[in-house]
Order: sequence, then C-alpha cells, then structure tokens
Amino acid sequence: MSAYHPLNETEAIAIALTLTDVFPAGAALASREIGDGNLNLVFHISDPASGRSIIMKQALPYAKVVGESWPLTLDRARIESEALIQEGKLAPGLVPKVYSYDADLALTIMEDLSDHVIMRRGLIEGGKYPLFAEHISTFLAQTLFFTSDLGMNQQDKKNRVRDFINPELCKITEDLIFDHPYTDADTNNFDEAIRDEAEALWNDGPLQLEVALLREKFLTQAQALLHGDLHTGSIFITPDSTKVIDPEFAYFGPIGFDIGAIIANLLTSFASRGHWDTNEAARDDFRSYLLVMIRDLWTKFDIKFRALWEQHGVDRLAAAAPGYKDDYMLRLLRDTIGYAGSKIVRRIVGLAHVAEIGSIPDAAAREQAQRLALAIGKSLIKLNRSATSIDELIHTAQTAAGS
Ligand code: SR1
Ligand code: MG
Repeated sequence: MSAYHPLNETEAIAIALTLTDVFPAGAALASREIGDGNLNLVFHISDPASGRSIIMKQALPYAKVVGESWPLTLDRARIESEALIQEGKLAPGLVPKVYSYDADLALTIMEDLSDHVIMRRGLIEGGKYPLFAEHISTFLAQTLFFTSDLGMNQQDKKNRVRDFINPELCKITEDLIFDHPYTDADTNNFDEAIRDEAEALWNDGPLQLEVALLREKFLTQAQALLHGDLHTGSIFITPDSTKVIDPEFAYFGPIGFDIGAIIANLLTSFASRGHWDTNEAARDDFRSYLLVMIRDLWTKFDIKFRALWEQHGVDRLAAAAPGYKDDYMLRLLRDTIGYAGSKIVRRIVGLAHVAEIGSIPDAAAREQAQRLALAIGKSLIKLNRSATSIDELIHTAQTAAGS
C-alpha cells in the first residue's frame, strides 16, 4: 500500500512487475504516458518480449485540462472501476477487463486496447464501423435497463444510487453543459469569430427554459446508472469490436443523457464535414453514414430495451398500466434529443471542445462547422419536448446542413 502521489513511468513499471500473472518475472517493461483526456494520467505498459501489455489509469487530484487550481476528487477512480466492473457484467465484451484497483493510488489496471482506435480519431480519418450501432445499442439497453427500477430490485437500486453518488463530477456537467454556455462564464472558450452565436445563447430565453428543464432532470432523476460521459473519445473501436471506457462520471441519472451524448458526438462529426470539404461525394457519403448510424442506434436501442422489459421487467404496474411503456419510451426519446442538443452546444462554446471541429485548419471552414453544429444543437434542444420520432432529429441535422 502506498500513499497517494502521481506516478512516474519508473514507478508504473515497478507496479506492473508485481502483476505476475500478466508479465514474466524480470520482464524488461516499456512505459509510455498516453493520457490525452482532460483529467487523468494513463500509462501503457508493455513487454516487447512476450507481447503482453496493460493500461494503468491514475486519477490526478485536479482537472488536468485546467491545472491544480481545479481540485477534483480521487474517488472518481473508485466510481470508474466499479462502473466498469458492473458494465462488464451487464454488457460482456463491450468494456475493458479490470485487473485491479488500488484505492490509495486511485489507480485502475485494465486490459490494453491498443489494437483499437479512439472512435473520435477513427471518424476524423473517415473510418466506418458497421457493427457500432449494434454494439452500442446493446451496451445502452443492457446497462441502462438492468440498473433502472424496471430491471433491478428497487431496494437494491437505492443502495447502488448511494454507491454512485458522484457530486464533483456531476457538478462539472451541471456547470459546463447546463449553465456556463448560456451566460458569459469565465470557463467558456469559443472562437471570436462566433461571438455573435455565444451572445445569442446568453440571450435566448426560450432556449434557456429548455436547458433549465433538462438540467433539472439531470439534477434530480435517478433513472439508471449512466456512463455519464459517453462521447466518441470514450469509445475504443475497430470494425469488429466496440469497447466503452472512462465511466468516471457514472451516477444514477436520466437515461437519455447517455444516448444523447453519443448521438451528439456523431453529429459534431457530421457538422465537421461541410461544403468546405472538397470531395463532395465522400462528404455526402460520410454524412449519410453517420445519420443512418444514429437512426440504427436509436431504433435498435428501443427494440432491445423493450425486449428486456418484456422478459425481465420487475415493476408490476409499469408492465400492466396501458400505455405506460410507450409513454416511457417517448420520454426517453425526447430526453435523448434534448441532451444531444445540449452536448453539442457545450462542445462549441464551453470549456472542452472536440477535435473533429477544432482541428479544421481553415478558420473560415472551422467557423462554418461551428455555426452548423450550433444550429443543430439549438434546434434539438428546442425540439426536445415535442419530438415523436428519431426521424425528426435526422431531419433537423439535414435541414441545418441544407441537404
Ligand atoms: C474539466 S473536464 C471537461 C470535460 O471532459 C470530460 O470528458 C467531460 O466531458 C467534461 O465535461
Ligand atoms: Mg473521460
């Protein structure tokens, strides 16, 4: 047992060498710090001789993206390892295996997924993932249904809600997604070229009403155990395999938040491929591919969640009351659309951006992508309480893009 301190690569190797069932005694291990997220240290440890490797993820006591002035609980490492273990039971093969967790060092050792790519990067490079909608809809249906009051013992659920109280990480979301983009906050971070868009957000009362309602639900509705930060940077992927990582924001919240998060990030990818993209056919093909994937994702989720409910539902009245199931699924769709919109807006005006748009080299093209993303995001937020079909989300994206 060691007192907490951020590990260096030599220390990471020393700890890895204690994993005698992974690495041969005396192995000459190599270590690389590969963390490119906003919060943690991530070491890739490998043994070139045996070809074996692991990932060691250590929480820092502050938000790396800002620095030591933003302290952050180390308990998020516990939340993350417990969520990964839970998700691994409910959605086998769709998360990395956890080998061990050290509470003192806030350190989780897990399966190395270096044969996969981060989905955000894969999409930037034009990658196509034919099984993604199938895989992620299974992940969402399994993890969300079986941690909800529909699919698990309702007394046990209350104990799990307690285990996953995650106030500091939730506060980040409450501020960065559901507050700061709608006021002149210090954390906001946007290109001067779109200041008019930012100021319009700060003055759009009807939009702020919708965001306040979505925020209220995020604050109060313990519907199921969420991943909590399910963007394309939290997914490792190949054409055959999908692995969801990084559930440190896990808590019991509204189901639509997770589904909306992944759809939002597919739509920022959509917005990044505009008429500035000189290969028009490739651009249109990729955009269609993304929209088909979004429709498939929701449709498959809806079918799988309803099927689990039929087979494993634990709530008598929810099953018996005429119309309840359809009403519930409609509310999930509407939440999904509203949260997707909120998560797009924060990626353009708020603190943390997305590489598919931020890395567009031409400033005018980048500005157009940002404006398109904001148009989609705002429209989805305003659609959230009236939508009746995923087709309305697809149509919103197409209309905003003029296609
Ligand atoms: C201070 S953390 C900024 C963002 O990074 C994480 O991935 C979450 O999305 C969070 O909002
Ligand atoms: Mg993360």
